[in-house]
Amino acid sequence: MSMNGQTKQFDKAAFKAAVEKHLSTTYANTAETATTRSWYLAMGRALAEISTGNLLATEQKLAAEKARSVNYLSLEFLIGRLTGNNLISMGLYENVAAAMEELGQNLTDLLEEERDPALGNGGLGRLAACFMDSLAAQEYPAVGYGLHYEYGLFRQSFVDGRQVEAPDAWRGLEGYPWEVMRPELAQTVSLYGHVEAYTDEHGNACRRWVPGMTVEGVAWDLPIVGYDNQSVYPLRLWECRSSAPFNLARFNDGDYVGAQYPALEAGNVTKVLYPNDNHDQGKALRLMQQYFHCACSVADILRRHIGAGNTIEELSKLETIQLNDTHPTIAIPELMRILIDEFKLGWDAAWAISSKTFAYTNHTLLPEALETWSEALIAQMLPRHMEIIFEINHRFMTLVEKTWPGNNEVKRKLSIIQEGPQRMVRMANLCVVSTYAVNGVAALHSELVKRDLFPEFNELFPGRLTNVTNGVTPRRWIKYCNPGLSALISEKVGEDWPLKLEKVADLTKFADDEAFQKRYMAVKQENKQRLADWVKENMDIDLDTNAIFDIQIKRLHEYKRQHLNLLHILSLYHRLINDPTFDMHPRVFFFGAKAAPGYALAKDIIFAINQVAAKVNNDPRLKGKLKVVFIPDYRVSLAEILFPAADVSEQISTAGKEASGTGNMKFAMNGALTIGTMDGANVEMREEVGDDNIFIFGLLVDEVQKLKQEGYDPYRYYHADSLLRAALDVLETDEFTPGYPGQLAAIRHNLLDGGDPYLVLADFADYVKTHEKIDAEYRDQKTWARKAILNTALMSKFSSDRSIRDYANNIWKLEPVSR
Ligand code: 4GP
Repeated sequence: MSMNGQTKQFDKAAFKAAVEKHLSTTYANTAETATTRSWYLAMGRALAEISTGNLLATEQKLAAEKARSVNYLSLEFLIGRLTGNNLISMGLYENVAAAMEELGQNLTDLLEEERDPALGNGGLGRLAACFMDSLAAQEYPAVGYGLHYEYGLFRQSFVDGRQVEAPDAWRGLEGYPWEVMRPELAQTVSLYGHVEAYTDEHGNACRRWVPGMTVEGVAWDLPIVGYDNQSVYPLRLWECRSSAPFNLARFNDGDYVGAQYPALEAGNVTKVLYPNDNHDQGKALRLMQQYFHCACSVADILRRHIGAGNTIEELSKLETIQLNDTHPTIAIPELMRILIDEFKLGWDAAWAISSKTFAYTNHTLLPEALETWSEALIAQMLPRHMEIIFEINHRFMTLVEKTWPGNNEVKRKLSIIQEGPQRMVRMANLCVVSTYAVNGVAALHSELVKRDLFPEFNELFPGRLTNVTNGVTPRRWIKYCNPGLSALISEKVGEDWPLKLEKVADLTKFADDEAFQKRYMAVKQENKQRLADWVKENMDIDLDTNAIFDIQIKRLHEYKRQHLNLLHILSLYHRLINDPTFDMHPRVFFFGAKAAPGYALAKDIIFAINQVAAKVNNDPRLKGKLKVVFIPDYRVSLAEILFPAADVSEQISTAGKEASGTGNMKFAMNGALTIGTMDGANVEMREEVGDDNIFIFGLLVDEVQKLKQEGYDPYRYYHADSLLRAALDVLETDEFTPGYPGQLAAIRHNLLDGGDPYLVLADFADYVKTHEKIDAEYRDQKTWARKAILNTALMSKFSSDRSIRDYANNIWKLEPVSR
């Protein structure tokens, strides 16, 4: 690493003194009494002093330069542990390891003390974290805005094979060492109340919001450290604290007890992250979370903008706001309200600013994930915002009428307000109407957004709907998590690949070099051993690292089809026991997945996999050829062990359902071969690595749609395929739940009588066949090594640095500013 980073400023003696000072003054410990955890905390605080200084300096520089910035608004940032990653970005890993060694501490042990900040559910939250890393690495001015949840995503354990959830107090008692409170940035947020008309001093008829209560928003900054540069950007997380509700008499017509309730509720606004992935739950407290996040963030953006001496008219020139999914959509009417009611702009002037400020990313086509909020709920909690949404819709409907005169069908479809017994506000429609750019997250997904989700919007606003294919940060997902591979890459292509992933393409030259293949596979072997050791220590299961490590890690969801994977495992089990001619290379199937607490079938699938694992792992008839391991409490820090250890990556969603996927990219970078459908970013990965280096199977999007239109009959596949039948029927027995037949029957029932909504049975045969191909190819280690090397070499498109450059060049029009 060059000396652009923070290495050159490092003074070991001063750093050690800072650690010791925090150990004694912040954590009230002496070197004699301190636990590993106290040392980790003290070290974290000492490091945060460095990053906070750089954060303030970056802020000042950007304000002085009047640099255009992006504001990334997201209800989720699944950042994972910061300490190891920040040490790498700061270029201080070795220095700090040496300093801590002198204090009698081992850095690796200290890093294990950090609890994952799990402030997100899955894909969309982890993407936000990779994007912040890439913004800082490339010095695109940015602020991330999120929520300071007291409890992150629940912790998962298995009791008798079933998922049990426990609260995740990620900050511990002591607080998180990397965060710094910014009391001077606190905001007051209004809720409830009513709107009143008044006449201003110029005789204009105006409207204003008379809130029923207020809450306080406290800012906490986490440092996003630029890799090998001096920039540190804030990830600003808002914590809600209730302030004494005012104007109780007015509120709720003097219903004093009722009036207290919202105050109690408000105190809970940032208590806990909603644990849903790809699913909208529609709870009032969630709307309050969303508005609280938006109100604090928009106010902070305006504070920065106006505070730096800019006029409100210049807002869209200097600031852009990216909405990560529809969760922060209420920021749009919030900005409009401030521009009109507080800055006194007319509608057109306000709209001219607002509609050039916001852009929106869509992350899913699943109907159950598309957010709608009841109009009555919004009107009660945010009455002025509801008026503004009506006005936006009214003007938009005029445009629709002009374009499709008299066509009520299209009006009904496009309207921001969905008619029905309960009128609902469609947040995605509000976004498309009110932003200057809407993007999907992979080429196929963005095409489907245009073709299936928003065809009329695409006609109305040509060019607004676009694509930015997702990416992942190579700093965390190669350099930090796979040191063996990183050293090998550096040796062959030079040290600067973590910022220039295109360079790794030079590895293609060595793909056929047998000596290199051996070293590459030796790294894989070490990584498999590291995972096997973890499994032994934490789950007491013995694994053979010569087996194929086949891994599916992602949220548990029917569309991701962990149950297709399970049926394949059951088919192997069946064949190993019943077919003496059947042989297979030993294989370990790993799963890692949390199910949303209210998602019954997802929880049944977890239970089934665990029950199958319990039997299979101890069945002598299988001669150790088949093992199944469900890693509990899957999270970023475990992902860092799992991705580097994989031989095979499972990306098996029903075509058209996975918007992009990002785990697929992390696996391939680390040299796993993908078995996948033509879905999401798999399609583009195949383009990059070539058809020979990826295992594609299953129905295509159009075939899925056609099959459904023609009337899909899962029983057809059931009757035609004896292996599939055996795999399904065993779920009715007590084979895996001794003494309790039928405990796994819900899955079979869903797939047969429930209509198999995600076409598991239709793709089963091709999936099994493709796995047979994998089994055969793995036995030829040279060919396998070649393919794995090519996967590592040809993933540069999927660096989040490229994604961020696409956003910066094509959407945000943002330039880097170096410190
Ligand atoms: C996820 C998508 O399911 C995944 O395909 C994509 O890679 C990721 O967003 C990032 O774009 N969606 C969600 C969600 O996490 O809650 O809708």
